Order: sequence, then structure tokens, then C-alpha cells
Amino acid sequence: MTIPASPRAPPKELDALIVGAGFSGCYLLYKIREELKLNVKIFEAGSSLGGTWHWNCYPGARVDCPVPGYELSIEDIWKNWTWKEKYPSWEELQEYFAHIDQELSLSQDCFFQSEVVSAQFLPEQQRWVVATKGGSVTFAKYLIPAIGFATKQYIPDWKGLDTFRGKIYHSSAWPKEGVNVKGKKVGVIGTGSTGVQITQSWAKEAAETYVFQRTPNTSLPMRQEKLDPSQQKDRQGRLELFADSLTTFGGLPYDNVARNTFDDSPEEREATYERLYEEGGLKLWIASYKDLMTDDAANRESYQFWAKKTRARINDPTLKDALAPLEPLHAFGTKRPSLEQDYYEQFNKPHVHLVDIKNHPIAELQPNGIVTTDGKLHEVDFIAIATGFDSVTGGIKKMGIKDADGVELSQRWNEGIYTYLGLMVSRCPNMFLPYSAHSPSVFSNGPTSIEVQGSWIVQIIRKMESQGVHTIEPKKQAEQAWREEILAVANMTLLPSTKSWYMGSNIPGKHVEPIFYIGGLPRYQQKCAEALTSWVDFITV
Ligand code: N01
Repeated sequence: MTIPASPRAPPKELDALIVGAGFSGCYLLYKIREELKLNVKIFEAGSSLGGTWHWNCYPGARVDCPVPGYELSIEDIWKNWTWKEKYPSWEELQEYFAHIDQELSLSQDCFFQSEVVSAQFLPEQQRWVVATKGGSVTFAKYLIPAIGFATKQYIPDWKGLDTFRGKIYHSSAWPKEGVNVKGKKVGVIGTGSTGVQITQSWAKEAAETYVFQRTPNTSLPMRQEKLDPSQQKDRQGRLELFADSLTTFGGLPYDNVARNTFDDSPEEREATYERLYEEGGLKLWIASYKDLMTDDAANRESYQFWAKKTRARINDPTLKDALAPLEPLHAFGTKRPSLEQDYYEQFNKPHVHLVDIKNHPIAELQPNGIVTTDGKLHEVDFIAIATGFDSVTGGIKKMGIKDADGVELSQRWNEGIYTYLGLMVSRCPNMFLPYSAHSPSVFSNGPTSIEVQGSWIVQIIRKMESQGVHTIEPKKQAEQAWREEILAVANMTLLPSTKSWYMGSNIPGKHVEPIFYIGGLPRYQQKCAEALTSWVDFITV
């Protein structure tokens, strides 16, 4: 689905300006337009709805949360939509966004290929002034950067990067028409969720596949299923699924085992792990014992179960140790496990090679390949860069947000992120940040937490409009309290012990701290509800 760039000029004045047309942008456009009747538009850098699913169209890209469930709960969308696979591919998700557009007529209020490059709050005018790359300037009372966590790619500064003569792509800037690697030599750099998915696809087509691994992924079996359309017609069932998802830690239609690991006997534990592993998806992580992420020994138990299962799928003893070592290299789940279908089996093929860049990092790129510090040249025609993102703060910086004092938000956050509920920021009046820092976003089913946050934003704007409030911003002490909650909850977990994008430690020089809220969706909703009952945490004008 590609909607041509709109020839219309962006409006000069708006009530609300949303940046980004992913799940949160679409949800908020619809709700603000239909329920609040405000003049609201989306500015989107891409050429269609979809957000992350517009950009991430690399081979094998698919979601790791199941459907039905990974979707908006707006009935006008799901009543006429049938999912084909339990874990939809990017192609199916793009079709889904085209369907959303058809049902809710969203693109009429979108300005595509309109990348926002600056946004500043003007105190005298009590509104935001927003500029796009194309040179347009728009004033808006409310600003909603709905830009997700993965807007800013991370590409390491490898020597010789621009000398490579083959084709090279970052995963989130993949050509829509695809890349034909049949008979070619390919390299995949990075083994996060993206690298695993690309490897799994490319290894089936390319003549030689080189996978450059620094840290092995703890990938879990996806257990993909074709879905039966008739089972998606149960209206009551769907309503219950959405309602149930709001009650679980991760916004998914299941929760964790309500016991600690060592409450069970070794046999009971084995049976539990076995069941979760067989059910597939992220369950061995998210639906496991409740102390998995807080207790070292408990975490180790589940890791060792995973390693045993995974090693059994790999033929070569050296590869067993490289892909699934007996001893964990980091606590299980503190780096996001990818979902795989036959990732490990690829390494049993003679044309698939694992390159250890932990011990021999990439030294440089040359015109015909990648050289590692042991002096080896790995000749390749195509390279997939799957090194991830400068999550959240990279995107905020790229958007050039300046507060009421003219200070860049990214600069304010250089030594630590401060938000109120992961939704608002002091000195940034009337700005709301869905699916951003300090929110449950990446530790939850995306659309579920987006709706929790989105409906909070709609409620607060409604209250402002009905009470004639011009501006609202959180007090500094309210921000401080939320930061303390973020840190306290994260410090109860094993998360800070690992270098990962959850902690910002994947980017050289970035401030290391927990970027997201890991206290679970029910507690988060309670905090959001409390904030709406009184205005004590806000400064209003
Ligand atoms: O990025 P990552 P990603 N030299 O940061 C390696 C979502 N997502 O794009 O672990 C060599 O996880 C790095 O190594 P190490 C999902 O939430 C979802 O894969 O730092 N290698 C790592 O292996 C996911 O978690 C899906 O040692 C370097 C990799 O690059 C998030 O997006 C699919 C390096 C980066 O992994 C990000 O995933 C895809 C260097 N200088 C993405 N720097 C779904 O399935 C980094 N690496 C829904």
C-alpha cells in the first residue's frame, strides 16, 4: 500500500498536530477527530500509514505478539478484518493499515512525506510552531509526537563503510521492491530480532550467508499458525480478549505463572517450561514464573532450559556453544528474545557461516566485503545492517523538539530522562508523547498500551477544552517522582545488569538508564487514572 504524497499544502493553524502515522498516530487522529471534534492532522515522513510497519519491510519482518490482539480495539476496524497468520508479516500488517484507512478515512487528514525537523513551544502565543523538511510551518495548540521508539537508526561508524561496492541497507530503510539475493553472497551484521529474521530468510536464497554475531540471541520458537477465519467472527470473544489484555502485565491475553520458580519441584518446573516452550511465542519469557526477571537463580534455570532445547537443534558442537552457550552471557530476557521459525537449523547448512565479532570485531569494510580484526576478508555482494536503533531519545533529537525556554529536549535528557508518566514533559506544555520513554510500550503489547495512553491523552484534552484551560504541563516534582518509580522498578529487576537498547547502552556515549517502565500495565493504568482525578501534578494556565 503506497499512498502518493499529498499535493496539498500543510495547514498553517491546527488544534492538534500528530507526528507519525503508526498505531498511536492513527488511534489518536481518529479519537481526537471523532470524539473531541478538533482540527487535527498527522504529519508523516513516510508515504503511507503504518509507522514501524511502513519502514521495516526487510525480508522476514513480522511481529512477535500474536493476533487477534496485536491490533486496535476499535470495532469498526476489526469487525470487517480477518487475520491470516498468528504472527503477521510486514506485508499483512501493511494491508491491515490500508484496511484501517478504508474504514476510518484517516489518510484524508494526513500529510505524507512531511518530515518534522523542528518543534518549539512559543510561550507568548501558547502554542507550538512546527516546521517540516519541505519548509512548511504550522502552529498548533497541542503537539503529539507519535514517533515510536525506532525512528533513529543506529549504524556503527565502520571504517570504509562508503567504499563497499555491493548493496548495503539498514533494516529500517529497506527497498519496498525487495532485494534479490538468489545466488549471491550476503552478510548480516547483528543478531537482534531483526538480524535473526533476515538471516532466516536470506539463508534460504543466498549462495553464501555470513552472520556477524557479537552476542547470541536467545530466540524462542514462534510456532506460527494459519488462522481460521470462522474463529475470528466471535464478537463477544474479541471484546473479552481486549478487556482481558488490559488486566495483564504485558497487555497480552495471558499472564505469567503466579508462583516463584523454586516454589515448584524440578519436575514441575521442567513441565512448566516445556508447556511454555511448546505453546511458543514469547511465553517462555513473558508467561513464565513471576521471579524470572528479578531472581538470578530463577533466571538461570529458565536460560538453561532454553539452551538445552536450542542446542539440540544445532549439529556442530562449536556452533552449539556459539549460538546457545551452556552458561548465560546475560540474564535471560534482559535483551529481547527474538521469535524464530527455523533460525537455528540454518546454521546446519554448509553455506551458512557464523562469524564471531565478539572476539574479532569488524575492522573495516572494503569494496568487496567485510574485514574482521583477525585479518579475514568475508567477501559479500549484499550487506544487511541489523544493528538496531538509538531508541526513543534518538528520534526525539531528530525531531528537534525545543521546550518553552528554547532548550532542546534531547539536550535536557543528556544526563537522564525526565517525564511525567512517560506522557508529558515539564516546560513542554500541551505536548503528549505516546509510546515513548518511561512508558510500558516495549514491555507490553504495543496497541494495548497505546490505547491506554491514547485514551488518557484524549481525556486530558477533553477536560482542558471543557474547562477553558489553555496550557498544561507537569510540575518538576511530579516528573521527579515518576523518574524515581521508573528507576525503583527497574532496579528490582535484572534489566540494568545487561547492555541493551532497553538501557540505552547499545549506543556509544548514550546515558545509561532504564528507558521504559517495567512495572506492568495494571499498575501503569492505576497511576494514569490517579493523575486524572486531580490536577495537583500539573501547572495549568
Ligand atoms: O536491534 P537490536 P534490532 N558491531 O539493538 C549488534 C524490535 N523488533 O533491530 O547484542 C557489531 O536488538 C548487537 O550486538 P550486541 C524489537 O523490540 C521487533 O534487532 O549489542 N554488532 C545486536 O546483535 C527489537 O528488540 C521485531 O552485542 C553490533 C544487534 O546489532 C528492537 O526492535 C523485529 C554493533 C542489534 O540488535 C530492536 O531490534 C525486529 C557493532 N558495532 C525488531 N552494534 C519483531 O519481531 C550493535 N550490534 C516484532
